[in-house]
Amino acid sequence: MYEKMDMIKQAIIQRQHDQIETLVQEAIDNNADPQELIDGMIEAMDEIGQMYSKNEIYVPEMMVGAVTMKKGLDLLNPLLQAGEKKSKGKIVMCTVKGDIHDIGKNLVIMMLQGAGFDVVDLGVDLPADKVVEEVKAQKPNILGMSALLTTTMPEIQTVIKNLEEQGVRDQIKVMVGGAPVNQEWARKVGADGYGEDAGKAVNVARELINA
Ligand code: B1M
Repeated sequence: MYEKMDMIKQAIIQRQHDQIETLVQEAIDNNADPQELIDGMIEAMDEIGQMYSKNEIYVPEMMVGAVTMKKGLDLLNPLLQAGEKKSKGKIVMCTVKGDIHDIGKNLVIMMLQGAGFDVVDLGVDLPADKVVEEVKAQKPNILGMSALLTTTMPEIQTVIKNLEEQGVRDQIKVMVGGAPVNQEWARKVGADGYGEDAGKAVNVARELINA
């Protein structure tokens, strides 16, 4: 384990956005395992979520925590982009309408790209009709949708229904994820795959298109 992992976690928990880059760069320079750093940073974000649930912090603080995490992840991103150059397939990713959480989605994208997938990031708060429009235009092998709020989970189902109505559902595989989503729910709404975390999402994507 990287000896200063706890300092990195504390920098996120304490929202020290001006410190995180120095700490992560130091870890990189000391050949710390990027995956271990990411796992520790996710644990720190979970801690922030718990602090928010207990009213110990509020939305602005949660936001600064997210900015701090993003700065750290941006430094690790190039390390995850390994030697895979030939595309394993095209994936269009978004966070659904009403939802602006993007750290998890961005992490999934980083890992997919590192595994050799060509990923188009549609961003956050994507209305269903826009998602379908992009699927028609981009013709991906997989559509990946992320939802972090229980209130935005149904949007995933709306997109899947729209894909069916527009006659394009059978042309792509649909992969879903996000903290409130689970395998059973994913199956119920008609998704082809569910990724519990970014690493598993890569395996699911590979299985979905035999990549
Ligand atoms: Co929000 N937020 N937030 N938030 N936020 C949560 C999700 C919450 C659980 C916090 C809490 O109450 N404890 C709660 C949701 C409750 C619920 O619905 N059950 C919540 C709430 C309530 C809200 C607001 C409504 C608060 C308010 O305004 N009153 C508001 C909503 C805004 C909106 O979207 N409309 C809001 C706002 C925000 C910020 C903007 C401040 C910020 C987001 C900044 C950003 O993303 N750029 C924020 C944050 C940071 C969080 C927490 C603390 C952290 C989320 C995160 O980044 N986690 C979060 C609490 C928590 O999750 N513990 C919380 C780390 C990330 C790596 O994990 O996103 O789960 P995750 O992604 C994982 C997996 O889920 C999976 O792989 C990822 C990597 O392993 N995965 C996929 C994700 N997408 C996938 C897609 C796949 C496959 C796997 O395939 C396509």
